[in-house]
Amino acid sequence: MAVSGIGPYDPQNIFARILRGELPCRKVYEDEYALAFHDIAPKAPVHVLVIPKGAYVSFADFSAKASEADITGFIRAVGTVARDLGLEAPGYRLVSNTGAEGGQEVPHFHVHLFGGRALGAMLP
Ligand code: D5M
Repeated sequence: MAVSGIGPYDPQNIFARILRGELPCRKVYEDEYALAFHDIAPKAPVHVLVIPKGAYVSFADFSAKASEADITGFIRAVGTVARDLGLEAPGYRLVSNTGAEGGQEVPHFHVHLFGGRALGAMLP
C-alpha cells in the first residue's frame, strides 16, 4: 500500500528494521551514510535499493532535512554502488517513489537502482 511521503517517521518500517539488523537483507554495499541491498522482488536483472542511514521518510523529507554531508555521502554511495556493480559503462536507472501518488510503499527514503538490460525510454 502506498504511503505518505511526509512523516512522521515510523521506526518499525521494514528498512529501519533492516538497518538495525533485525531483518536480513542481501547486502551489496555499506558505509557510514548508506546501505544497499537487493530488492526482494527484482524488476530488472540488477535491482538494488540504496537507503540512507538516517531516519527520513522519503526524498521530500531527505532533501529538506538531511545535512549537506549526509546528502553528499548518500549520493556518492549510490554512484559507488552502480560503479561496483559494473553498471557505469552500460548505464542504469535511478528511481525514487515519493509519497502516495508516487507509489511509495516503504516509508524510509530509498533509491531504486535498475540495470543489467536495456531499460528503454523513461515512462511514468
Ligand atoms: O518500493 C519498495 C521496494 O522495497 C519494493 O520494490 C519491494 C522492496 N522490498 C520490500 N521489502 C523488502 C525487503 N525485506 N528486502 C528487500 N526489498 C524489499 P517503493 O519505492 O516503496 O514502492
